[in-house]
Amino acid sequence: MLYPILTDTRTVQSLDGIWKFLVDTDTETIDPGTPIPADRSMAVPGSFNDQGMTRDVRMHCGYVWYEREFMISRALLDERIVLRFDAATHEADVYVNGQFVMHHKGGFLPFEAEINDFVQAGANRVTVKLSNMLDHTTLPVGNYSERVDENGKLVRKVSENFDFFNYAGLTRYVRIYTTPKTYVRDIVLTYDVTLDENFAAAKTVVKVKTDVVGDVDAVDVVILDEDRQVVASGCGCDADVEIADARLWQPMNAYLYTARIELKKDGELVDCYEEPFGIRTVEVRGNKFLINGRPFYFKGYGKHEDSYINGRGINEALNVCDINLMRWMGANSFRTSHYPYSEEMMRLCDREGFVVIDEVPAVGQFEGFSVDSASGMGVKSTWSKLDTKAQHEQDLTELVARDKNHACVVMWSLMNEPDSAGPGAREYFEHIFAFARKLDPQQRPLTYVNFQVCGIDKDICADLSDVICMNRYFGWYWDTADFVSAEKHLIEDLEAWHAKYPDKAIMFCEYGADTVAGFHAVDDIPFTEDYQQKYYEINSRVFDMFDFFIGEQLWNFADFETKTGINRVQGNKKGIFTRGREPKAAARWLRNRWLEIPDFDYK
Ligand code: BDP
Repeated sequence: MLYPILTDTRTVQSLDGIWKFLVDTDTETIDPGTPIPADRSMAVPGSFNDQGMTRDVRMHCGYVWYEREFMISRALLDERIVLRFDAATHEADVYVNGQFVMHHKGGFLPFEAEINDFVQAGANRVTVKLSNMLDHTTLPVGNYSERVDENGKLVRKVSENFDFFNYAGLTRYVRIYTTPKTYVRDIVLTYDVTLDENFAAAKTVVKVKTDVVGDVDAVDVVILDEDRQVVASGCGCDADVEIADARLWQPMNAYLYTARIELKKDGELVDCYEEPFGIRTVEVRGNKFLINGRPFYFKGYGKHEDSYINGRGINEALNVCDINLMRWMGANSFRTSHYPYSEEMMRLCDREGFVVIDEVPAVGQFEGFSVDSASGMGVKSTWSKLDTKAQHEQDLTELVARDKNHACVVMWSLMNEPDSAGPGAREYFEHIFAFARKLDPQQRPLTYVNFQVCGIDKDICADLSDVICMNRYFGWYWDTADFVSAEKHLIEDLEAWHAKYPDKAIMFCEYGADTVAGFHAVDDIPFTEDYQQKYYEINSRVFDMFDFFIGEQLWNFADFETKTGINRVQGNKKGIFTRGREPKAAARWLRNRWLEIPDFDYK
């Protein structure tokens, strides 16, 4: 799916701002055929929870309604008019002028529909009925229950099977864009790059596949460099375009070309679209992860889209700030834990050269997941209880369709901490891996992130991953406050995985310790900044022992909001930065370490 942009032939209009908002209490029927009886205001984009402040909104479980008016200029009526939501968390029904237009399930990926048949010049009304409910068919997975209270009122409840607050709402941009009736529906970019002995591009052929709707005489493909100079051109829906002396997109040293597609009819320009792209190769060879032919070492984080007030709402200033903090620390990568991030973030990473492991919202696929007693958790019958396959397929399809052309994306993460040990796991994983393999035109590596509970003696799926990604909490949930045992067990764990999978690269996608900024102690006392720093010192020392260990992505970049519970102190405090982005002591220690570790050839 193409990102909406303004071009010679296209317009974009924002529907962001203040919308009318209504919490559906399930006590009366709301009819989108007439303006809804909204009693509040809500900013879009943004999660509604923290904007609402009080419990009736913040903790509401069920349906909410959004509505606003928008204008359509008469000049647009002959164009194709598309209404696009970048994300609606988690399930939406959209109405225009009271008529049903589209439905979408899955809270982190874009969806759109042509609305020509529903709009008129002048004032129009868009209404969204949104559900924030999660259950055993959704991703993320929630445990849904309902009861009727003493007043006869339906009370819904979702107990999250994951460790982040279930922020919801119209969390990303809402736009109307237009294209001509004949238009570019999609562009798929792949490249054949031959590298020379210095790992520079000796020969580069960019394959541009253009999906055109309508009748055209010509499809012209023009490749522009960063100065908008034409460096190559071709034609047709399947154009092979050779770029002489192509500059590669490198981690932390990005270079972006632009593919400009022009559709022509009778010599006239009918539609055009511009897709920025970087040229780089990705390959897993034995236990090395090669980017542009050289062994790359991942330094970075698992993150969240999480901020004060906005919740999971897009916050572009924060994205820029985070990129700058990551760069300051000498990091080069992160994982979009635990769901696809905004398209703006992906474009920013393309621009800034950050390397991204792109994750679908497949989190919570573990029966009885708990952050309270990780070491006591047993493997259960997850796969006979959950019914997530259809949503998983849909999310994978939509994610790859959205992010396939991004240079920053080097690997797809298909699941976070799933039950990879219990009955039915193998079947489910084989299906999901086979499904995902068929989707990506660039054939990027695939992985899932192994849960410590499904360790080396239990996991039955790791061979399916191109890189073994693991979350490990030795010294936190395991061997708490006992760094001697933690270090020993960590070494044993990595040795055991390597013995079983000698040809696979292994990296950590999470390791961390909750830390309340400002707490200090001389002894190893959990929650202090000193403890967190020592935790990282010990983990890092072990990582450096092993050649097959190709990356450290810690948990978490910053403190973030979670569901309430006695194991969370106003959220998860494993951040290296606070939620307000102030560094904890470990940030400086890690900074010194990471600035010394090169992006390439560390191992
Ligand atoms: C893992 C999860 C992550 C949690 C983290 C933690 O992947 O979402 O926030 O551990 O416990 O289980 O902090």
